[in-house]
Amino acid sequence: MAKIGTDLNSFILEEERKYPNATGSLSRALVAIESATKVIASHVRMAGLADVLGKAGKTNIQGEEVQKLDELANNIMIQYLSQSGEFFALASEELDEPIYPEEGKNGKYIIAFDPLDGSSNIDVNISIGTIFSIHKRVNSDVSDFLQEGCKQVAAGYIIYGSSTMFVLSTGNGVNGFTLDPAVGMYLLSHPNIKIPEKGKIYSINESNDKKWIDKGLKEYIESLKEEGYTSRYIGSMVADVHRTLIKGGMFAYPADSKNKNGKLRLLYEGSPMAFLITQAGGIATTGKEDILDIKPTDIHQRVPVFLGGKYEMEKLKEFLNNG
Ligand code: AFP
Repeated sequence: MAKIGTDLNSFILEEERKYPNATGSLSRALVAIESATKVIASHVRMAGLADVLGKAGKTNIQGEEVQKLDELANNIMIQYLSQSGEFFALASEELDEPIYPEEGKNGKYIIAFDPLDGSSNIDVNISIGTIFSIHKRVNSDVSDFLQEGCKQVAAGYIIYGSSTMFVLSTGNGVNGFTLDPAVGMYLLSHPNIKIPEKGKIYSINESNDKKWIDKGLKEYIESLKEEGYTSRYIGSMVADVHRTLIKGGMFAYPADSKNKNGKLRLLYEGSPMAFLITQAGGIATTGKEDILDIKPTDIHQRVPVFLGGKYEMEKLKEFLNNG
């Protein structure tokens, strides 16, 4: 087990040594994400002083207003991921279609990412983040993005909160690395993260409860309240999931009469978070099936998301089955 304070680069190389046939490609790919997110973190930290707050004056394929920092973060990710030469294709929340960087012609991987999740919270200084999901290149076309979540080779997020933390899984558990701005390195601060079996917090946008489609969901939330659970909802998935991973409980964005398949995107929100929560001993479901078993049909498709500790998710299944 890596020691507290181990820097992310050394940790990645240590992980690589566990695979005698490893070529170093995945390590270089992860280091590119590490570098890109350090640059994004510096812009986020200075956001109030630099002219990066507010809207960019355009709408993305989700129909959302693009924030200036969204666009900046997207460009930084594309630059560093392309330069690495490890990614044959990139898909982003801010790009209608995937792009195929010249440098990645021989790349072994593809990546889907949300460059800045929770961007409607940027101007009010609330935690935001970057989320990514890496799969192997198979057919060398867009169908490579339509692989199940259980086939991810790595997934993670970077939360730009009271500190900046890189939370990563390559399929051997989940580890958290805090950015030390003084040395410019992500250092291991949260080794082998395990989500508590049972928590005390539920996290869901209750203002939508009259529109929820799942029968039994309202009763489920009421039963958690009766058990003394408290409510926390930030509106940035990265921040709400990070708290759930560390403290336990549950987070959800269910389907409702407005968002028939929920609001969150499968490839670069639902699937990578499901991979991390499952690697940490939790459960991630649509309410009907495991999110990691879904075979995507569209790169921007949405999915209902329920994730959390074993107790909360087993209890949810009971309520939704009896709803
Ligand atoms: P933005 O990136 O547009 O802020 O959306 C954030 C998000 O995709 C996810 O991070 C939140 O969990 C969810 O939307 C919040 O949605 P509501 O504002 O409808 O609760």
